[in-house]
Amino acid sequence: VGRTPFIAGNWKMNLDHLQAIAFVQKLAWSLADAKHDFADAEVAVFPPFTDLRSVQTLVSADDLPIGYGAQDLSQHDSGAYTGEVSGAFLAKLDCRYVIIGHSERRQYHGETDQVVNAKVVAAHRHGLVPVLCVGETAEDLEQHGASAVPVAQLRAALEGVDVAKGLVVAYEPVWAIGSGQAATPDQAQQVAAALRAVLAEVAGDELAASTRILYGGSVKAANIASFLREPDVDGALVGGASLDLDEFSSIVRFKK
Ligand code: G2H
Repeated sequence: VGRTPFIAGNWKMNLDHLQAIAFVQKLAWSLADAKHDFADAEVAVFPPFTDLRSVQTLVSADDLPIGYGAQDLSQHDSGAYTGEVSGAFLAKLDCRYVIIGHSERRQYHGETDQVVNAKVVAAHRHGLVPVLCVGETAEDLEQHGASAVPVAQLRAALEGVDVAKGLVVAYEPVWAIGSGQAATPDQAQQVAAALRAVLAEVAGDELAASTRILYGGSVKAANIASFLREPDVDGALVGGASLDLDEFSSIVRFKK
């Protein structure tokens, strides 16, 4: 269907701006040395807000083939929202992507499906592509199976959204995040297929077929190929392993 695999590194609250530029420069060198073909896998990093300006400066000065984006944004565009960062500011930093609805935002910052939906709409207002995270907790898995909660979260997040404005979906089972216990490729495939069916319902077959669905949760160099072999899994959102240059570079250069 022509979906370029996408490897996204979610740094979470790690690496200051000097570490960020060193990491991105070394990653670019490592991929150049390995003659990485970006048609085989697109790569992007998601640093903390405070690193984005440095990453933008480096990427634009050296014309590096590495994308970047923020880990969150405000649902508002400007105003009295202390501590928030708007999509307008991210667009000025030339971010292409923004992660929305990561389970850590839902869990620790009270983000509801409604807030996640408003953030997707806000990202689109500023030309940003949401990397929309959905996933079930261990309890959800036990009570409802793997697909029910991610499917409901996706539907809610896409309420009134024009998917043609750009979307990446990341399926991240909460129990697999940072736990070292990844989902099986088969489970990731089953949920990814269910999510693609929702996309088809909401946005039509063509957009469903061209939208990338990532798996996230304890992805590493040793398991990436097994996920990418699944027909509906188009890449990975990588947390812990995205902070280790050699490991992340190997993930990007996965061989099926
Ligand atoms: C899931 C993932 C990155 P990790 O949060 O979004 O983290 O790879 O450390 O499980």
